Amino acid sequence: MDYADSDLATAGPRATDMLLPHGARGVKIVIVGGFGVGKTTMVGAVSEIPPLTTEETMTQAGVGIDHNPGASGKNTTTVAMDFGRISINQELILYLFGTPGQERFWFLWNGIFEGALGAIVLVDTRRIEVCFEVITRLEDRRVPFVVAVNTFPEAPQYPVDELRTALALSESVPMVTCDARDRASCRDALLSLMVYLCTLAAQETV
Ligand SMILES: Nc1nc2c(ncn2[C@@H]2O[C@H](COP(=O)(O)OP(=O)(O)OP(=O)(O)O)[C@@H](O)[C@H]2O)c(=O)[nH]1
Ligand SMILES: [Mg+2]
Repeated sequence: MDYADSDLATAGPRATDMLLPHGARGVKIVIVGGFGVGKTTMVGAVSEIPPLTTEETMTQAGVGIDHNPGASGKNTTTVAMDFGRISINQELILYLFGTPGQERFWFLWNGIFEGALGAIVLVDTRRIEVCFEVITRLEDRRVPFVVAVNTFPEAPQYPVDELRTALALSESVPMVTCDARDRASCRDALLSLMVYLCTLAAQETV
């Protein structure tokens, strides 16, 4: 075949196939939290592309090893990561990475945190204790984060100040509530992270 005459040889990549539109900046954001807090739900709710998920069915083989969903109706769990994308505007595109929640996959977190500009720590108020390990790992890696309380209807509700104290968070770390199933709510949580990152960046340049 004569490639010199081929459209494919001369046209280059199509704009729609390119990872980033010309002039745009991609930013890596991680959604992290314990088992079943709604990470996969959040990535799927807010992503403008069909999300990449790595869900596997939980079976009897995991009894005594994995967290059990109990009566929640959740029967799958993330075994590697979730991936989605949302364009804030023409210049800023967020690449969203959801972490696995089962502890035997936590070794993957450090790789997923690599190069992340910021993170959302998703919290279920029924299991706040998981957040300590999550927050420690983010602090060790110097990844700034906001805390988003996913408001499950059956979960107890606490005033933000009480949660802040329970999590030993400084006043500067933003805390928001969200519904991980709701696109607008997830977008708002991401925007609060973006605003926080801009504030931190401005402080560094002073
Ligand atoms: N009522 C309610 N249910 C939710 C909410 N967020 C998630 N869920 C449900 O709770 C379950 C947990 O969702 P996942 O998104 O799989 O949680 P995850 O954190 O990704 O779980 P792992 O990856 O297994 O750690 C799903 O059945 C969701 O439909 C919420 O805000 N409210
Ligand atoms: Mg998941």
